[in-house]
Amino acid sequence: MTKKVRIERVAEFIREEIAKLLIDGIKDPRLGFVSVMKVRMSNDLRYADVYVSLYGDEKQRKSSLIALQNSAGWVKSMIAQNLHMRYIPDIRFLPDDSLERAYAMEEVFNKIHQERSTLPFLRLELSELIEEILSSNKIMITTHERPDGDALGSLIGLWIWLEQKGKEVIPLISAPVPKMYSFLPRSSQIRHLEEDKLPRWDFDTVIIVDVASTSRIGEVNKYVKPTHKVIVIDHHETLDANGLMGYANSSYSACGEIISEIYINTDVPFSKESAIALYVAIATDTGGFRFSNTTSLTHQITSTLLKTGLDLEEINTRIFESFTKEQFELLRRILSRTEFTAEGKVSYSSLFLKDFQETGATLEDCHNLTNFLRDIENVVVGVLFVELERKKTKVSLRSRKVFNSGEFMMRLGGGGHRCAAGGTLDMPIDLAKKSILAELESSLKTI
Ligand SMILES: [Mn+2]
Repeated sequence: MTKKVRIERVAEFIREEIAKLLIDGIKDPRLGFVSVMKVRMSNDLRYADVYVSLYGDEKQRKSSLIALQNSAGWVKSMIAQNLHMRYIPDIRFLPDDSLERAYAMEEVFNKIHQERSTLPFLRLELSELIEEILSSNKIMITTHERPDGDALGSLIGLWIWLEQKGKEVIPLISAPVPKMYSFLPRSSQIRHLEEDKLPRWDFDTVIIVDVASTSRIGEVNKYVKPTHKVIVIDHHETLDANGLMGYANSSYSACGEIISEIYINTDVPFSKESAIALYVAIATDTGGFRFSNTTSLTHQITSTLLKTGLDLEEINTRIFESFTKEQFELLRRILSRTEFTAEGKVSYSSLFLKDFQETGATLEDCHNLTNFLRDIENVVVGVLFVELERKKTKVSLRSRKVFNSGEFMMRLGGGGHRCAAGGTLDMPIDLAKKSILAELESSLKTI
């Protein structure tokens, strides 16, 4: 059978199957009267564009098309039962009238996007997650903005696993990899949206690691289309009803732990490269295995990673014992300005706009410097005030477990975890300092 004949046969088969399903299969009340006109297959047989005639007025036709688009996944699974092919093509319904098609499609896709965004999060089991990923072929992987060690380590770890499984992978983030993580294997190959010339990427699936929403991936979100399958892998507690599906389990200390589980459950051995990436993911999210999220499983997985012979000392030096010159200059200023209040339970310091101008440091360089304020004897809360603009101040808190920083900052419009939180106040730094310290003093009276 020539390739052309084969493509035509598959198209004809799909047309017949969908015509049958349209009669009594799709139960969506929005589906009006439609008929399948033709099916056009992509040359690699991965996609089937199904052209349908829609009847009724404009509103009815649109709602029929939305119903069809939303049923595409189900239609694909029904066809899969009778079509004996290695890959079942993705189904795309298109209106047969070419008039203003581009415009109409965009509107329909937007509508589908909106409808999906209010559906509950669909939780998968780990085995279902793996199956779901393996059924995709061209995959874009991404993570949240301002990625940390877990975000980047998980992304790289997953990338290597996907390659082992023969998948085509596009690792894409919104901004360049932060300097401190440039030592990670493959970090220079991660694509970002600030590159001069971006290619036209072609993928069918998007996997997001270390965050469970498309709104936190920055500009990369623009590349996620309603036709893409979106899969999430995350370990945070909060899950939005955003219609996404994936594996979310907050019993894991790091997303890197979940990625490691994927290797272990599919018998893919860790290479030194993947082990370094995943070790960095786990070590950074557990604060070097010190935070309370560290479990026995964390250590078991890490033990497996260490068997690849990675250089523990070198990596730990990079992630825990390295300052950029700019960070050091900021720290020097923070420490020299530190003061105490609330009987020594609160330590605080400030950074001003001129500090950033003089040192060439950026806001990113402040990352975790507040820890030094909390680490002093008797201190319960360390606070760093950073002047962002004349009337805008960033406040970051690091606390001991007895004080809930997240709750405290939430009352002031910020947020975070129990021991690390922050927020931005629309007031000059002096005023922000006064009001936060007064609040803290009264909150700490009982502690
Ligand atoms: Mn994480």
